Formats: sequence, C-alpha cells, structure tokens
Amino acid sequence: MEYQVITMKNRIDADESLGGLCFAEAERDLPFPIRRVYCIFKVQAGMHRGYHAHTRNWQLLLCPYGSIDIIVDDGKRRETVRLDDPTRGLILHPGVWREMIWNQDDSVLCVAASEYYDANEYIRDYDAFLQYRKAPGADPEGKRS
Ligand code: T46
Repeated sequence: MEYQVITMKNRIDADESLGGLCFAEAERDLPFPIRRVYCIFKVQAGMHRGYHAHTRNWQLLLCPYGSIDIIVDDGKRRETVRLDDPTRGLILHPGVWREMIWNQDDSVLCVAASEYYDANEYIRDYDAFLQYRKAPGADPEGKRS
C-alpha cells in the first residue's frame, strides 16, 4: 500500500503536566517538500469526509487532538489507519483514495501537503479512480499534461 505510518520525533517532558512536543522536517523526515498546510476542525463524531485521490499531492496527516480513522484504498485493498495520538503520522502517496471518519467530536486533522491547492489534481469519482489505477499515466479528468 502506498502509505507509511510514522512516529514523529518527539520530546516528552519529564514533568507530565508540561506535555510533549513532536515534529517532522520536510525532505528530512518526510519524502516531500511542504508547500501548504491546512487543518480540518469542528467536525462532529460520525461524520465522513474525503472520498477522493490526488494525482500529484503527497501528504502528511496528523490528528493532534481526538481520534480519526483514515481509510486508504489503492483500488484493490482498503486499510484503515487510526490517528489518535499526536505523535502518529500518516504519509499518503499520490494515487490513493482516502476517506476520513471522525470518531470523536472536534477531533482535529492537520495536513502538510507537497502541492499548492489545485482542484484539477483531485479525482473525486471512484470509477474514474479505478480507471486511473489501471492506467496511472492516463488523466481521468483529461487535464494532466
Ligand atoms: C485531503 C483530505 C485529507 C481549498 O480551497 N484549499 C485547500 O487547501 C483545501 C485542502 C481545500 N480547499 C477547499 C476545497 C473545498 O471547497 O475547501 C473545501 C473543502 O475541501 P474538501 O471537500 O476537499 O475537504 P476534505 O476534508 O474532503 O479533503 C481534505 C483535502 O481537500 C484533501 O486534499 O486529502 O482533506
């Protein structure tokens, strides 16, 4: 499957009340440069988002607060990765379908992305995604050079 689960480098203070800090550096800890960051917040438990793949975009997904399940689908298999610890990160390669399920109210999803936002590099139709997986050089939207 074209994803990795990583443990972010972290510094947990000996004094538990001071909590912890975790981090990753682009192109050192992550296999891509970071051009964009975004967060998804104030989502109610039980809600689903996503339902798309990217043709170019690499992403690191983090859940700094709460619990979110990420379903990753390569067109043949579907696997679920639970993000419920701030130090646990999910690197999604381009070309995988993702769905996100909120397990807990107000869980926060933070994402570092390799690309600027470009609606044209999303595949939002599952049948088009399956076609794309069969012929990754082909453009399901007719928009890639
Ligand atoms: C992804 C998952 C994990 C922007 O204008 N700029 C942005 O950088 C982003 C990410 C989104 N948008 C707009 C596009 C839509 O009008 O924000 C709206 C909501 O985006 P979307 O429905 O794609 O949100 P999700 O939660 O389904 O998916 C998002 C990311 O779009 C996607 O890249 O992998 O989070």
